[in-house]
Amino acid sequence: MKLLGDWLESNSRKSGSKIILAADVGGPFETRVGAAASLVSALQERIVAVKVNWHLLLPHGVLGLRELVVRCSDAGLPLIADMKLNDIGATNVEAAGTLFSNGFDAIIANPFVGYRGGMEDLLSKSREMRKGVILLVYMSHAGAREGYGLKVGGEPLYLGFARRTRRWGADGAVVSSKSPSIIREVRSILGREQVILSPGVGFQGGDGRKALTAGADYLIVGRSIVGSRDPVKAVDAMNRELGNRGS
Ligand code: BMP
Repeated sequence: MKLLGDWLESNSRKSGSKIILAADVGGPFETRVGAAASLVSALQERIVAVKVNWHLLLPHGVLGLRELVVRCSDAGLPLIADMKLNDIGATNVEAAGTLFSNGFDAIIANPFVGYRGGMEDLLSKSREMRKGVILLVYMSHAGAREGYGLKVGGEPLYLGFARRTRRWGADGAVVSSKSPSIIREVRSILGREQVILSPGVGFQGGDGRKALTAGADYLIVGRSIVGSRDPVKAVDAMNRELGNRGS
């Protein structure tokens, strides 16, 4: 199994894309997994990875997502579980172990929980299974500044989270595309092999090109693709706009 950063890079080189599909499929529960799997089939050569969230995980659970897991694996796309995991080590390990042993390749977690007895266990479990951990460093909603931007000891929490991402050896960070200056600060702290995944593009008002220029490596995009009448066209247009592949 490839390390997450290398895997994303190699997919990006092949596809010319920087887009991670947030497969946030709504509608009747029974149709969601099939719709997400079809979306992956249609977009597989135009994206670098797939992220799933509560839209699928809550109604279907890990075992109910088998069709999607197989589709991603066949397409060579890493499947990221957006758990924003935030618990004691034992519970984190249980959640990650369940996801990782059922075809998920990476997990998103919240560094707020701290290292000892929290993230340490998750990070060792992930290393042991050669899976990825991405830490939330700065979120894309307006209220993010009340938490991730809170000043502690004279500096915003996100800077401490970026340093921890580096020190703890996580695979990367989530940083809002709506805050290019924060992306720049985080980029200057992270190691070269650590990736920045940037959500909030399009629907939430973020500018993907600015985020990439500031140092984001990949853009997480959901509704602008999932809610589009023609997801293939939508992704092609985005890739073109970002100066990448545009068939
Ligand atoms: P959309 O492109 O539809 O706004 O979706 C963004 C996706 O990224 C959603 O799954 C959301 O939960 C997630 N996300 C986000 O929007 N902002 C963050 O700061 C962190 C996220 O994981």
